[in-house]
Amino acid sequence: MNSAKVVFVRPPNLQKSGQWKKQGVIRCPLNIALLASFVRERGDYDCVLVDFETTQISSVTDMAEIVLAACPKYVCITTLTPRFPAVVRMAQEVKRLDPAVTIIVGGPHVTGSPQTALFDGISYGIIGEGEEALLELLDTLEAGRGPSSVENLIYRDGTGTKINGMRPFVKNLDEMPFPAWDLMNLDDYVDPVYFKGRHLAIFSGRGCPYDCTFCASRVTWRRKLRLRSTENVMDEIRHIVNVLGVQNLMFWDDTFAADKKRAMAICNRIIEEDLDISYTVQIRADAFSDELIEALRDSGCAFAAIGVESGNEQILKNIGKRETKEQFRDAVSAMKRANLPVIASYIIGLPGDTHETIKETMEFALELDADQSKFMILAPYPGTRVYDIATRKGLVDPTSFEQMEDLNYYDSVAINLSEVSNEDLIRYQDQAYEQYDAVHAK
Ligand code: B12
Ligand code: SF4
Repeated sequence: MNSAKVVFVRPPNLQKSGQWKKQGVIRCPLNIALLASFVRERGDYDCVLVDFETTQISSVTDMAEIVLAACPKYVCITTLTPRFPAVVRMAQEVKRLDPAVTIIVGGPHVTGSPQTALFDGISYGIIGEGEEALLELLDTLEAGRGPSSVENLIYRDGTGTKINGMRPFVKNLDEMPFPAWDLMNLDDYVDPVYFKGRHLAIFSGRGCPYDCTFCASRVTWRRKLRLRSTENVMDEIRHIVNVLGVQNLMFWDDTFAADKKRAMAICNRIIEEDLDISYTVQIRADAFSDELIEALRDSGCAFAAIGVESGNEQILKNIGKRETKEQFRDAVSAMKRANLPVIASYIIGLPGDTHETIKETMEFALELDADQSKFMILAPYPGTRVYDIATRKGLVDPTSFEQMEDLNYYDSVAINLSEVSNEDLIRYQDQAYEQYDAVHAK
């Protein structure tokens, strides 16, 4: 019997602005590469990957035709909140052109907003960690059975949308196959700002035990931290470097040094094996030590990104950051001493932010003077605690495409939880960049 064809799709990034987009940065679609790899290794599926982020296509008919050209039985689309409207339009066009295709969606937006995931055209949604749930759904459908018992599933029965209970997370991440990089053109993934040549990404673990009110990590990973072993991470790095010939990679872990010992072990192994890679990490400022900073630098860390968020201690407490201004000062000066480049990010428009607290944030950015600073406007994503606040205030319309598209933190305010106007938030964001650029350039 022929294996069923499954096409995995990343929608286009139709975002109106954003520095990295202007700079021609394209990140790899790691999540669908992991899903494809899992279902083809553990099941009997013929997988294809279509990444519209690497194209300039914006017509839904063109997208649907490209997807259908692969003759899929199942189309699996990943989605972040601002991309969901494009996903719905694409799904409807695919169904219009070929009603026999089954469309399945998943990703952080679907997990955060499951009640409103099944727009017309979309048959199923998967909540949370996707690998095992997707495989079970495909196997169930292939066997001709009804999917009502598949955990993590969103489906319709005669009475409306049903959301099933959750399965436990995968216990041992070391047993998961590496991403299906063979299904894509690796030359597409470039970042002219930080890397020479192509780059890929890796997850050395999943989840973050912290609970910052604005962060969507808890939505999918429910604050449970699971780490891969150093050996297993090194196997994947060696595969990327030696087999795929890619020297640049990004660790997309929420916080790379959640286990400092293991972070040190990974850095030391990269040094010992002389892998000559350039990589980036996201780390909490309170996880740094001089020893870790040196190990990161010596193993090829091109920059470490830290989330500072606010220059006001009370706001830092309110957002559950559990870090102080002193800790940010210590971390940034230690990184500067060691010549490890640091990117700091800040959020403008946090709940309770006033003109004064936003100015404190801007001043703190000048004081820290990181190698690069990013100023984002708060965007409350489905499933976050700030989204719950916005819902209680009656500011959320979970089916509004316009609101979803505006939920990007670049120059739009979709939902304002601060004490200042939308116009002022955007003005402060511009000012923050101007001030920082002027001082940093000196
Ligand atoms: C890399 C990254 C990016 C990359 C690539 C993202 C991509 N998927 O294409 C880029 C730079 C493009 C990006 C952009 C944005 N990002 Co981003 N990003 C990440 C990051 C760091 C890693 C994503 C990842 O690969 N995760 C690893 C995989 C394994 O997890 P996953 O994607 O959730 O996938 C699992 C499940 O969700 C599920 N699943 C996912 N897709 C599908 C599809 C199907 C069919 C099924 C069955 C299951 C399924 O199965 C997967 C495996 O278990 C995460 C943070 C994080 N730690 O996850 C933020 C994160 C995903 N981003 C986030 C945000 C907010 C954004 C932006 C919206 C921000 C902005 N500036 O506007 C933009 C989107 C721009 C746009 N217009 O769409 C939020 C998501 C919130 C939300 N509801 O959308 C996250 C969670 C950060 C956070 N902690 O808040 N991002
Ligand atoms: S912002 Fe960082 S530390 Fe806070 S919950 Fe999200 S990933 Fe964890």
